Amino acid sequence: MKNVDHIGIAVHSIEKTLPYYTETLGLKLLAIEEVASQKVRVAFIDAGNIKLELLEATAEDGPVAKFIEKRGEGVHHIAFGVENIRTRMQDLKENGVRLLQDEPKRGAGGAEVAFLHPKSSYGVLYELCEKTTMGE
Ligand code: CMX
Repeated sequence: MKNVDHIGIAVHSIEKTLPYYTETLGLKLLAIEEVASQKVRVAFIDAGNIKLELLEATAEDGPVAKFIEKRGEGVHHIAFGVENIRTRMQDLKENGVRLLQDEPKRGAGGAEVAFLHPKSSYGVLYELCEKTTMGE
């Protein structure tokens, strides 16, 4: 893994949450976009060496809506920046890690993303994320 690219944080409402990050904490909003493939709207916030990704559900049957229903708002996933995502996915599979999809999907900022099941990552939902240019 190259670095931690961002931390995903599930929220009920980006609109309601943003002032906490931008005014109270004084961080900079980089972009807001909808990621249809994941049924979320996301806001990227510059937190220095990494980004925070606020995640708001756009559909009740999406992963973020389900997460909030079960666990409430809070840290949802950690995303590793990687090169050659397909090779990384293959390596992980060969090492017994359960991936949530066979092929990378198009994620926020045009990145290619793939998720590792929290059950094979000791309770943490990890994302692999290639080529995100958000905030650069
Ligand atoms: N972090 C840690 N554990 C999690 C979790 C999370 N974010 N989400 C679910 N879990 C746990 C559940 O609590 C459950 O544990 P228990 O069995 O001990 O209760 C277990 O994982 C399985 O959960 P589940 O209810 O069977 O499955 P879900 O329907 O909740 O799906 C998951 C969970 C991870 C498979 C699903 O959320 C998924 O496919 N995620 C990948 C895609 C995604 O999260 N997209 C949103 C972000 C998009 C973006 O960044 O752009």
